[in-house]
Amino acid sequence: MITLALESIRNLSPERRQAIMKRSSLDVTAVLDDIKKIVQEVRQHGDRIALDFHRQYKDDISSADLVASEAEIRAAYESIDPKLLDALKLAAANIEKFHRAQLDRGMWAIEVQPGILAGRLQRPLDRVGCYIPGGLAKYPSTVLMTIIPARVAGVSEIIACTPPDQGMTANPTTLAAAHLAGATNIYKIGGPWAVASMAYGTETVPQVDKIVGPGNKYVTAAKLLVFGEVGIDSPAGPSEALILADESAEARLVAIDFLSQAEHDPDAAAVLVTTWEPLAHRVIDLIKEEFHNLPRQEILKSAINHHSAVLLAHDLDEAIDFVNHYAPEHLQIITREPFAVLPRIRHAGSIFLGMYAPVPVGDYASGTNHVLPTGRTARMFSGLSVDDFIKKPTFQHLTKEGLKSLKDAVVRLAEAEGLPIHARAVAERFRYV
Ligand code: HSO
Ligand code: ZN
Repeated sequence: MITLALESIRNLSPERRQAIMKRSSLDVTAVLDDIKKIVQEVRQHGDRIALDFHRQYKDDISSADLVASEAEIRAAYESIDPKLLDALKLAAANIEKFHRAQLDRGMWAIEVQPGILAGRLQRPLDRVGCYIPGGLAKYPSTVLMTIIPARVAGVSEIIACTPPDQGMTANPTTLAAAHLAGATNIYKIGGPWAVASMAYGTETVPQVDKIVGPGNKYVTAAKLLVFGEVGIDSPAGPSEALILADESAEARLVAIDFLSQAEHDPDAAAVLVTTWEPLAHRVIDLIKEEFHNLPRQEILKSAINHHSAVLLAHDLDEAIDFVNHYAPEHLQIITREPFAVLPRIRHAGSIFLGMYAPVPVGDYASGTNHVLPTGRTARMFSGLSVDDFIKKPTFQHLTKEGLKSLKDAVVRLAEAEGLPIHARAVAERFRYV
């Protein structure tokens, strides 16, 4: 049974408000020790550890089974429904277009003071590994969302790891999408074994510079453990959506939008914040009615009863304050003038404006990325973008006059820090003048 009831933001107890803000909050600390063992074993023994784990799917496997062969990829590509392939191609084209627009001016430099030139370069990472979840959540769309931005950024080698099914086969749609997106190599390795293999390199898997892509708590724990050895993207937990709606919103659409991200995961969260009480009541009634006709009821029930809420705001200001505090992964704004609300949003992963922009368009095909910050981390993180695959070394050039104008300051600062040779490196250049 769905236990959803209308609550007013003003009357929320501190504990209730805290629980809504917290949602399922991905806590990996409990699994860190177990995952650390796996990560260290893979680091020491390479493929053997992943092979031992994957032997549950097929007895006599060797390192070659961890690689998706060209023949397998081609067969997968040819086996998928042509209409699905067309859909993947449309999504891929939009994702590529949107991410290409993110590439900004390359190298730049300014004259900081006369004779002092300082600038910045842009360099893509050499080799990136994308983790593509399997199991319960098989998302070929995530293949496009991780691989395409890396390719657009100019990464020369993009590998992907995805957990195999029984018989050591990978999901054909995942393989086809990875091929379409431009992966260099695809490995059939799952979970922390995949993360550790990409972080340290094995006989089969090359060592990468950064690992991106969502995963369950075991994958996230492994990523946190290898951070420093490689780069990682920001951790993404269960999906969440907050809908901000006023009297102009249609209850039927709000109800289905509310349910749509909840179907992802028992730990997903959906929140409606509205200034219009009749809408809130209608949406709750519709969710309760609709629920009985829907698939994935166990998932929906858990997500809605444990992590979701329907909230009444006294006015738009109160509603927007709540949104910014919640910092949702997905924010839908279904109000009379969504573009008037947009400038007031400070924290959200991706924003969907108006009644024709439901979250699934961003999940798949509008071009924006769906690997987004969850659990209030939109306060400090952005969704995946080309920036994740580009680093920016700085440079400087000084004329003699330029250096002269900095000499006294640098010498003084170096002496204050007890670093006399730093001071000398500058002073020495003026010894004979
Ligand atoms: N909403 C998920 C992404 C996704 N949805 C994949 C469908 N497939 C997290 O943003
Ligand atoms: Zn989704």
